[in-house]
Amino acid sequence: MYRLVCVHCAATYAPDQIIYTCNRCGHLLAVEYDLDDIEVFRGEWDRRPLSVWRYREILPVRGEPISLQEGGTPLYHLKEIGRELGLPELYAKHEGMNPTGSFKDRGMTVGVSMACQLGMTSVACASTGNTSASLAAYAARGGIPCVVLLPAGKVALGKVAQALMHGARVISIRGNFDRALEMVHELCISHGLYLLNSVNPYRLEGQKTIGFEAVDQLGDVPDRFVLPVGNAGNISAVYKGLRELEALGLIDRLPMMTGIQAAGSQPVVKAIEENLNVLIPEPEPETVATAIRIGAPVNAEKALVAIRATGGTAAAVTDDEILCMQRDLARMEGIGVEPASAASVAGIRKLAEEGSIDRDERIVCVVTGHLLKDPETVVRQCEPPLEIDADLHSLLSALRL
Ligand code: AN7
Repeated sequence: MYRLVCVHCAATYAPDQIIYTCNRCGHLLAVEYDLDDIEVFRGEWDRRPLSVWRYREILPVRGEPISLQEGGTPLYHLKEIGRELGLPELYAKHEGMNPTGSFKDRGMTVGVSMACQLGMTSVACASTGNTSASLAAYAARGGIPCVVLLPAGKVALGKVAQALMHGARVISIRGNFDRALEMVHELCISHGLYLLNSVNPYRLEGQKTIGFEAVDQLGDVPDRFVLPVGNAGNISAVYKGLRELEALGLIDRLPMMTGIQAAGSQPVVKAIEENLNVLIPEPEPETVATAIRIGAPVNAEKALVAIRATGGTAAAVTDDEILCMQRDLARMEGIGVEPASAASVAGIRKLAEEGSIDRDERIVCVVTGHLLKDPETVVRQCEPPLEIDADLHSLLSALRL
């Protein structure tokens, strides 16, 4: 059994109510389970493949989910970067290895399954790119129409390509993501589409499984969990999930939740540094990491709790630091991620160099999306291929052999 509960005033709502914010106070809702009633046999989870659905007892979907085999992503030991930083226990969970190339698939398998379970006949989202790519694919899988709103000119090419090819109705607005989210929210309320941004409490349930998998892969709770922060949905979701594992008696401590933002878009970092409870939105967010070009993170209230309650922190990284780490992950470790994803590891590099983390910590950085999502940013950074005549002599001279 589960219900929806306001994260602010604790008002409760029936699980089949189509509602995204509390009627009483306007804050977000979260799914609350009767954990005492849930019989989770640890051994049974261990026998199932590593995937979102390994943990189905603490997910809201009943019956067969709409799935493309999401989750079960690799946890890589970052040996070389770890050596450079003096962090022998540094890991990256590569969420770019999901079906559409980002962690959003964990949310959308649950979110679109819930749309169908609740009898909704169309779905919608605003997106900096990955949410739209993922929703488009899962809507196609579920056979329901999908509308996505994008900030015009600010979405990486691969993501737009995915949304278009999977058959979403793709609308670009002359405005930023924050405005697109306000608009799609109004559209969903007025026209009965099911909203699948991270204000949707069911979608975030899928994303909490990143934390479950990391604990299972390490065989222990990491000391620190590091995520890039845009809307702050993912960091909130991972924290919520780990709290549930704790309540079930499956883990006995929580990692220090650590959020990394881009310097041009860092309202959560400022709220942590200045000890604010209410976020001051960034009206003109700007960063090369377009996925996290978000000025008014809707889940900030939950993220601030996650960071503070675990003794975590938040830090900002510049575009240069992000791109440098994108290259280092690609060349030193063989791990290809998009810029926003490199932000988490760039943040750890910065915190380590400042001396603000313990070198013995076991650290899991979530790298959230695949390199191929944003080929244009890659091409801008790298030398183009050398074009030569089609003969061996030209090849040898090009290679200086
Ligand atoms: C690669 O697609 O918001 O802090 O609309 O694509 O949970 O928002 C994407 C976010 C990190 C931030 N990394 O996660 C969208 C969108 C990547 C992302 C984030 C996003 P949240």
